[in-house]
Amino acid sequence: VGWPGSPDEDLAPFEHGGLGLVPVRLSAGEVADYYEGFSNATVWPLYHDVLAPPEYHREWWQSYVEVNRRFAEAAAAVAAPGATVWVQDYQLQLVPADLRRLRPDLRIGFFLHIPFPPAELFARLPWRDRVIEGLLGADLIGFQTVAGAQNFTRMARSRLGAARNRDLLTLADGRVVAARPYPIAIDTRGFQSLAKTPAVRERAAQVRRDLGDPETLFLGVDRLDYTKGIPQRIRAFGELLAEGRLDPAKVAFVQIATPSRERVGEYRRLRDEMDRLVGRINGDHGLIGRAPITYLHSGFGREEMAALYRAADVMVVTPLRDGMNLVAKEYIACRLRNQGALVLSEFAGAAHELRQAYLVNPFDIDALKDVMTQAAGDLPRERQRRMRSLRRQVFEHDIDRWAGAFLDDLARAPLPSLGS
Ligand code: GDG
Repeated sequence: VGWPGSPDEDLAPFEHGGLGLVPVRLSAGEVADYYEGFSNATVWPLYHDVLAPPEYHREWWQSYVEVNRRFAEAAAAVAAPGATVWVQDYQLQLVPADLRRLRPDLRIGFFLHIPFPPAELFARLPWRDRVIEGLLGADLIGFQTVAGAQNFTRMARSRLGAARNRDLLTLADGRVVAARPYPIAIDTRGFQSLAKTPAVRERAAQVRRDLGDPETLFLGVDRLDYTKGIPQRIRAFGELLAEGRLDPAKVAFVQIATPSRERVGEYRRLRDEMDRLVGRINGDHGLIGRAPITYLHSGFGREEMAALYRAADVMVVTPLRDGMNLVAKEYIACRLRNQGALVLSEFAGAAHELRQAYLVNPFDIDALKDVMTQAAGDLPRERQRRMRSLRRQVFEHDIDRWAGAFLDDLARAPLPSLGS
């Protein structure tokens, strides 16, 4: 059950790849108020540490309430008796409670892909109690990190008086809801197989040739989003060139910035900032036929992504806040011979698992510069030691294990406590 992605589209349910799809219609006004507004200009910045100022508008909230109800009705209409429904992400936080009212027979799970913020921030939301009530309609609520789960259980206790025993919440009506971390993962083997194909190997070599065979190729891959720390990392790279710590004749930085939410004001501002920043650094340090930064504001296919991951010596993943960050895990999956280095923000959920990455505080430009040069300059033996351990982690904890863990727990709801 989902939105097809363009406004005012009336689509009948259909089958694709053996899956039944049920489209939910959104009007142009709802896309503006519910999706670009409340979801992406209120919840997204609020849950990401207020990296941009969230806007609070009652008409956006009203639209969020209505659209959430529509999704719940659509799910209620197609779910078999006693079925399991797994609701995904911050755009649908009211669906669990709406759905339970319509269909008390269902087993309902919810997974939040972005951080759940600390109480000091969440408490600003004018509709905070409604959101917590919405989520508590689920039997099991999954978060990316331990901190996210704890932030939520604290809020549920202090705002709604839920009784808390470790990761279990007992509500006034006696129903028990579990709130737990399930760090999301990737199809590690699928990515590795793709990276191994001759087409991807050849394309990776071609990319390096096209860039003038740099000694060190740095890579960033992100949606163009202010949470991803893209200007900070590019500024750090520019300073390293200006100070002569990196030689523009020997290094290259490829930054893919996939277009995202372009009708939201903060995203337009970020795009302008990036255009200026990259233009200035390339203007200052470029050579004929050789710009140090290749900045691409476009999306690419999976094969091209795998080729870039294969080609890059240093992957720079430095979000200011990120629920998990899958790009970091995809890079690791594509490092077939344990070479390459991952620079990773302490504030990505992935940092809790990927302890052998080159971890960094992305707000600290000097630290970013030091870690980027360290990752580029460390002995191959040291980089391999780290990469081996990172690969063990992402191969053992893949997407099947993630989904299996959540669904197994949901099948056993109401759950016993896991302990602290
Ligand atoms: C949210 C949370 C959490 C990107 N550009 C292209 C492309 N991508 C793919 C990447 C990766 C995915 O999109 C991005 O995932 P991330 O995890 O890096 O970031 P968000 O989009 O912010 O995702 C995040 C995630 O949900 C999952 O729970 O990890 O914290 O914010 O898979 O490869 N794929 C293709 N072309 C592109 O141009 N094919």
